[in-house]
Amino acid sequence: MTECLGKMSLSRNKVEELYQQPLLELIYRAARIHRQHHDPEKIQCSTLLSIKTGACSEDCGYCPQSAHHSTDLEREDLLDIPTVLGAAQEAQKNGADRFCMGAAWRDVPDGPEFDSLLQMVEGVKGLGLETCMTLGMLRPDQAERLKRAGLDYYNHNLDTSREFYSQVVTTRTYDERLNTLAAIRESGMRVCCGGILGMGESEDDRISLLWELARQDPPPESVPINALVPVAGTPMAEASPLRWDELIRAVATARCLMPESVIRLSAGRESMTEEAQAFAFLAGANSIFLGDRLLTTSNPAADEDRTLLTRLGLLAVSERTESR
Ligand code: SAM
Ligand code: DTB
Ligand code: SF4
Repeated sequence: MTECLGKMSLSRNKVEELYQQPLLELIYRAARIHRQHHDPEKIQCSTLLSIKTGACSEDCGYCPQSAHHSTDLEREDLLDIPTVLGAAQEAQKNGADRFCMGAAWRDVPDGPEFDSLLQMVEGVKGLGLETCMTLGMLRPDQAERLKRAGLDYYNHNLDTSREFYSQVVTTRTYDERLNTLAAIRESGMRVCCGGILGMGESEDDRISLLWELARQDPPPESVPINALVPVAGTPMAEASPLRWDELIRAVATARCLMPESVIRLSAGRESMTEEAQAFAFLAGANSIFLGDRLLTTSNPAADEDRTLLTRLGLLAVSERTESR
């Protein structure tokens, strides 16, 4: 097999062949590709903030913020601008280079709330941080306005395969997701798009998700790979935990398929051992969420993550810039 699969020749069979290689062969191949396209010492660090929490009209089976599930979660309207900027400053102090603002919306509202979003982007950008938002479905004109305000990335995940999607969400379709992704791409913003493992999907679904991600033209610049964080009250509360080798296999396959993309070891790191995370970095993951909270669930403490990175000889992008 050639070292790197170009997307023009990408058939689902090729993805399957890659994914099904013996694990250590796959990791070795991914590690080589990673070193050809990235500085292997560098880890991009994003911090998340939930700027509008809960009461979401969508029924995503994994999500604690859906109004369809009864989880132990306090809803909160859109945060005010000073609160968001304060959190961004704190994130920067802790070593983040990108600030990601997430809202539990099906789609993005117009009017005063949209104006606040634009001011949040301008403010965060003004601090010298990269900006990212994930707000649900977006129209092309909204994408353009966010881009003009300085939004660098928009996160919108495909989450799983087209085939499994209707078992995860019923209130929207895979094609609606793809339409928003097209609007983001068209606006000139960078695309952050990935999925969740451990929702009860099959290996075939994981292969199909990776294939869908890699055959976008161009592939997403940022690819978050989330391990399900099971939350009491959601339909997936009792899902079987993802095995470490399944996670690494997906990360390594993503690295081989999308050599230029930044791959984020995203939600679920609290239940991964340090060894599994080390394997993921070796296999091509080069980004994490830094900070004690994701959106509504917890994440390893920033201090613990800094210790882990130091132990592995890795540097956060922000440290890297300072030391130069
Ligand atoms: N409402 C917007 C949307 O769905 O695009 C933005 C926020 S939504 C919480 C962003 C992403 O978080 C989802 O697409 C999903 O991939 C991820 N997510 C939500 N709950 C999760 C969980 N329990 N475990 C892992 N990932 C989760
Ligand atoms: C992504 O792929 N993972 C992040 C981010 N994009 C928005 C969200 C993870 C959410 C985990 C569950 C929670 O904390 O609510
Ligand atoms: Fe709403 Fe997003 Fe959660 Fe789905 S994933 S319920 S759209 S917040």
